[in-house]
Amino acid sequence: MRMTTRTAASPFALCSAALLSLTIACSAPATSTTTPAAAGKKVDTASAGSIAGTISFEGARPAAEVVRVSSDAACVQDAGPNPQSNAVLVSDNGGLQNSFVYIKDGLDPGYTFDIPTEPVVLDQKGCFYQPRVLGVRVGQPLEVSNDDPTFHNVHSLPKMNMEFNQGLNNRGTHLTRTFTTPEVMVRFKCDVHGWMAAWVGVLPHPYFAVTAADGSFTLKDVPPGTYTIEAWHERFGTKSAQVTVAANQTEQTSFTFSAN
Ligand SMILES: [Cu+2]
Repeated sequence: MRMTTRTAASPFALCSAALLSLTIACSAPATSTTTPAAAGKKVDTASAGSIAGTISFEGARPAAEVVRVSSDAACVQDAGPNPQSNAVLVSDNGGLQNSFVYIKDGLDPGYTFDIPTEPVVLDQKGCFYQPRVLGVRVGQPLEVSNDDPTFHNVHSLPKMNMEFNQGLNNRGTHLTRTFTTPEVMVRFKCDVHGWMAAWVGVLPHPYFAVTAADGSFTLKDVPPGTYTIEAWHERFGTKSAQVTVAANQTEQTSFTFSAN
């Protein structure tokens, strides 16, 4: 659907009325000269395509990292004193988990997307953020919960959004926040447990995914067009590629990270 007409009162009609008092300068507001003809349009899912692929890791696998959690007895209950870090997870076939993949550029700004009212949940369990990597929409609630019998403080470290730092005293407590500005990625930490980390990608559209255990991802209902796709990983940085999506087609795109 394209907006081709405007229903707002003409600025000139308003000016005619203003002539009676001769006190208002009659110039049309600058915004009226740039009608966003396509603003508010919805993606036609009947003709949309998708982008799918795999994020891989190439080369010698980084050595498994052990996290020492014994500074807090409550953290030991879940996975013992020396659980393995989930920062770098590579499958037997080289698939890289917890890579954040999203449309970085190329989406027609005329599209609008309903903001989900369902919160995205970031849990704290066993003194780890779970999941470690996630995405949320601008304006969508992010609910951070404490599932541990100990104190955590949820400390976000954004560059574009408002920082917050709030304690969650015990199991069963939670807080809810929203983000106002797109930002990939916002780091979360806990000042009590220095090993805790989460990464939240904040986007104004629904085209993002976190890679599964085998490194795979899919972005669905993408309108036909040419896009810059970026893959991000907390240790290996970012890679990007141009992808053209045709109507009703799945475009394959994959990225390979290495330790160097
Ligand atoms: Cu904590």
